[in-house]
Amino acid sequence: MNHRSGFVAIIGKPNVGKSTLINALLGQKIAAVSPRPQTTRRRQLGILTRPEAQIAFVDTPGLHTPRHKLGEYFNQEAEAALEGVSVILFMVDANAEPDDEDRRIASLLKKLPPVLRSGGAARRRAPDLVLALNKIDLIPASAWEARRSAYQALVPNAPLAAISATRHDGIADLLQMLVSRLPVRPPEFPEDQVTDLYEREIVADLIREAALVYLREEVPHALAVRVDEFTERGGSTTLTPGAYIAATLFVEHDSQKGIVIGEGGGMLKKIGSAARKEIEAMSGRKVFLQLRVKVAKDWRDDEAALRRFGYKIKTRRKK
Ligand SMILES: Nc1nc2c(ncn2[C@@H]2O[C@H](COP(=O)(O)OP(=O)(O)OP(=O)(O)O)[C@@H](O)[C@H]2O)c(=O)[nH]1
Ligand SMILES: [Mg+2]
Repeated sequence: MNHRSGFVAIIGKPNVGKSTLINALLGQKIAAVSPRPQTTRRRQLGILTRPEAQIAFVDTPGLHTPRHKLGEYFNQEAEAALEGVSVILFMVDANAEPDDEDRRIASLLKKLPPVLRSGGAARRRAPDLVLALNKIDLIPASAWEARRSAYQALVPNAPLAAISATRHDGIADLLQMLVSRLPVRPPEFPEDQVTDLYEREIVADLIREAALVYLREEVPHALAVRVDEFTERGGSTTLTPGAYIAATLFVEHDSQKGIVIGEGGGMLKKIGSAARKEIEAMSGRKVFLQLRVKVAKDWRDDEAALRRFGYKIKTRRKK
């Protein structure tokens, strides 16, 4: 049997739809998605198992020019995700013209193969590059040809897939393009494994996603979520069975704390109720969710705080 398996890293600017595509491909939500850039903060696998192939998609934080240590961490995570992959799927938002960030990523990707081949991995084939133009549902037909050539010009030799991750358009063709580029190999992961994150890490992301959806510009990126308690309860006659989850939302300043809590606690309630629904859908059981808000001053520039919030940041070597 010619079973294929391998890793496909999805790389692109923030907000182009990388996590949406992974959820669409897996047919279930494992990755947080929001209208705000920088929703994804760490590498995450989405593992798709079919009879003929297993693809481990590597979701990555959108590559961008960093302004904080947290931003540097995103980029580290995204670049580290390229190691050992068979295919790099470069995703762009086809509804917008290519900009400097797209060009920067394209030139980084074109330079990659020799980098990946060095460092003792000489046996490994350089990854194939595939270009995915996402959000085609938003482009007027008259703009399509010009847009397509503008993006193709960034990576002239890469085969191109036109997709809409939200509408599932073009997804089957894309999948075929990816599978055909994987090595013939048995599956690497158990067939029922869909991701490599712990459930509580996904829960933290889903809570942050709910907050990103409701909060305005200033707060979202200043937000971190930590799950403090995650216990199964019930099953007895007195309690409904389900999971009890307590989590803390950290912000950088007192003013942001007020915004997240909202008048009479209204905002936190809205966030909690949206998050609870997502977590219940993801985990298939009833969830009791308790949220609180705390200030951790300027945590995005504080390496110790980043580590406390679960970002496994590398210490930079002194020159
Ligand atoms: N109209 C339309 N919207 C889309 C499509 N794909 C994704 N979106 C929307 O684009 C926004 C960003 O999607 P994400 O999947 O969070 O994007 P991302 O690339 O993972 O973003 P980061 O994690 O911040 O790097 C969300 O509001 C999605 O609903 C699409 O095909 N069409
Ligand atoms: Mg994402």
